[in-house]
Amino acid sequence: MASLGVTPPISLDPPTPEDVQANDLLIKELKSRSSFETETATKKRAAVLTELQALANRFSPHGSKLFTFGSYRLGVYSPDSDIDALLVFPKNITRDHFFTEFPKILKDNSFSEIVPVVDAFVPVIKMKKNVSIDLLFARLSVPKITSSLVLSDEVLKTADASDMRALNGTRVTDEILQLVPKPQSFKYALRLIKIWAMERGIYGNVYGYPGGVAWAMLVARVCQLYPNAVAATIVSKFFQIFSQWAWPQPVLLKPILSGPLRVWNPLLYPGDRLHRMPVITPAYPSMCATHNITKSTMAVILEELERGRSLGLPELLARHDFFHRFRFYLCIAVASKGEELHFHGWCESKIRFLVGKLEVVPGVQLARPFPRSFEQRVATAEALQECGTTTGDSLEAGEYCVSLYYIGLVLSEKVLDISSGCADFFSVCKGWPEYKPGEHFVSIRTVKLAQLSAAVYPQGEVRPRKRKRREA
Ligand code: 3AT
Ligand code: MN
Ligand code: MN
Repeated sequence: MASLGVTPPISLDPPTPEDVQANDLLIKELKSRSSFETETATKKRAAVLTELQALANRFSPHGSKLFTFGSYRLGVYSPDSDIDALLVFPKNITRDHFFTEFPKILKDNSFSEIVPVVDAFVPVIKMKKNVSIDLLFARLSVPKITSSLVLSDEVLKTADASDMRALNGTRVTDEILQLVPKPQSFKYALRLIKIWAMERGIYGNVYGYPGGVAWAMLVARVCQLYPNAVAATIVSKFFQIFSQWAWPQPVLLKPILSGPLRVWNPLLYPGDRLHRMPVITPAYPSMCATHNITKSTMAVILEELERGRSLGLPELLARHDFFHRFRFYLCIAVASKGEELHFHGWCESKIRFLVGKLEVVPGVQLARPFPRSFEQRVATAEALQECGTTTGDSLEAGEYCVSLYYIGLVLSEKVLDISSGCADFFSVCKGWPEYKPGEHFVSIRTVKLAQLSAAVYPQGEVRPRKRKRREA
């Protein structure tokens, strides 16, 4: 078999008996962490996809084709994963028509919690039937679509920019799968790396860490370099290779193809030169999946990769100590009236912007964002309290949803001024198109280690004691 990737493999060695043994332990560990779904649940996923395809064909007289992407397509989904799917239609089905009419059909067929999100960068219908489903739409300027449709580079020429974005997820995952020599080793290794990244608090594109697609490409690259290795070997080589990588040298699964569309090219685009740990998607037009990584998140990722080199399985997957290791934290509180969390999503996506501002303040050595939030539903007074204020911008009375986000700080000076970075963050948050001063609120306050809310510690985790000296 011809080798895959931009260099020849490092080793073609088949697994040793020890490798096989290590691999059995890896699979056992995945099982004990409920990484795999039951066969019954997996059948339900397949059934709902079959149903969606049938509904789409009834909806579109000239055909349609359903594709999947995300963890389901990669074969690394867990019981709580959603299904990411894409429906491709011929030219007579417009986006508006789909987003107004198809939800009605879904409703008539007992899909629930149907939420069309039309104004997003990639419009999506969110819904549920046994599992959560994210359904994208793409239209090709062809008269008919059959089940033999392949989303080739040729097909892209018949799509507009918005359709291209919708097609991208499927094209990228399909290519990744074609570019790994042994899909089974890839899937097991990726499951383990995803658990590791989540446990260590370094998973999440919005926060400036690699997301699912980037971790998948990193694992895929190691698979190319060790084509005959079992998953356990891939995992151990993963840490060796990426802790030593000559960043910002890009991680590529195949040579970057050029064409009329803009592709990642640091020689041509100064913006692309800023990418610190570039991981490039294989499907044309190639993009950097890790453009969100900042100086701080890179430092944290490298520390974790280094840590991973020397550890065996249970220790490798030990939970992070984020809420134990810093003397100072920034707590960002986002409050909004009612049930809607759109404002929270907007502010969450600005956190890495705040991190970027903090990183350039003299005296700040590290600003490490924690890649998830803590949510609460409370009344006005309590919401304000959560935001660390009593006055607020005179919030209206009612039920509020409050999300708390944390950034851990390593400081080389005691007193420092982060007010301008915070002010810039507030103004981008308040730039949300539907921002209403009486209903939305954002605040930032510093919190000392010993004063962190109990909510950040899982039950049974020993809380840090006051006065004990820590890092920073
Ligand atoms: P899960 O097993 O579902 O947790 P996943 O890798 O499938 O892991 P997601 O379902 O969140 O993760 O995302 C699947 C893909 O959808 C990844 C990315 O290409 C795309 N995607 C996710 N969130 C967004 C977003 N907010 N905007 C645009 N694309 C997104
Ligand atoms: Mn998913
Ligand atoms: Mn999804």
